[in-house]
Amino acid sequence: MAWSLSNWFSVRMRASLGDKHISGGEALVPHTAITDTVSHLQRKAFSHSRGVPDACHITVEAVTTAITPIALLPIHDQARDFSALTDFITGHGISEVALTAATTLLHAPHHLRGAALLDCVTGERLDTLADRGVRVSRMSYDTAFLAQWRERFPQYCGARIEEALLLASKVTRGEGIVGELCISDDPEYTTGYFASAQSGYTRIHAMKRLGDECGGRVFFVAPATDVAALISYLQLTPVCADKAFYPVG
Ligand code: WAQ
Ligand code: MG
Repeated sequence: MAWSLSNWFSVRMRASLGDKHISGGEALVPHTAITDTVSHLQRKAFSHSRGVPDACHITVEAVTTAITPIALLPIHDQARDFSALTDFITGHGISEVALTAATTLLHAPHHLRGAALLDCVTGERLDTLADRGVRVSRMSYDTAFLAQWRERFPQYCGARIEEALLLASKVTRGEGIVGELCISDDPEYTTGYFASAQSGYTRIHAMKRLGDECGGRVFFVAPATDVAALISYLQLTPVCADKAFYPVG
């Protein structure tokens, strides 16, 4: 397809200090918003509680494929601790071995910049991206829908939850994904979540100790999944959230 200024652009940021990951971010925006998005992501990179980066890479790429509309996952805000959720998570076809492999990875001192793909039965790592992991990108909110959403659910406003909910809503639609487990890598933020197409977005309180810099994301994948196709969907397929699974506004 010919390049044109009416196309949308993927903007991605990665900031690091030596080999330590500091901050990342991604957006899918019309060309008129590129400048604002770049400065927003640059501000994000240089104001992170994990430290001041010594390198910040920002990539801007035209997106020429059609954008798929998606619905946001429903949120379950049960204020439950992770230890009470083992049965709930294994109820998704995720073995205890795979869950233990995930929590070990998520609590490791040196964490990934992206997400690890784990076999939901064996717990084996399926991507070969090492420290990089799979970085999900090319996702956005429809502007009018986001305004409605913020008015209807003020308790879920703010960049952090909006970004996490959008990412989880894209990821859980991936062919072969049975669930996602996430811990923020911000030392002061201890709320994480488990997400799946089947059960929605379940917030989990006290995923880690306050002050701990560990964190990351694990995507549990069904056996016999086409991993290359899944990674391509996660990194490259553009999506736009324009509705929720329940009435908004
Ligand atoms: N693709 C894949 N993995 C990512 C991405 C991405 N686009 N963005 C972040 N990660 C991984 C990476 O390993 C980060 O270190 C880790 O996730 C955590 O990222 O309901 O703040 O941006 O209150 O710190 C969830 C709870 C907050 C929100 C998640 O993640 C709520 C959060 P962070
Ligand atoms: Mg973070």
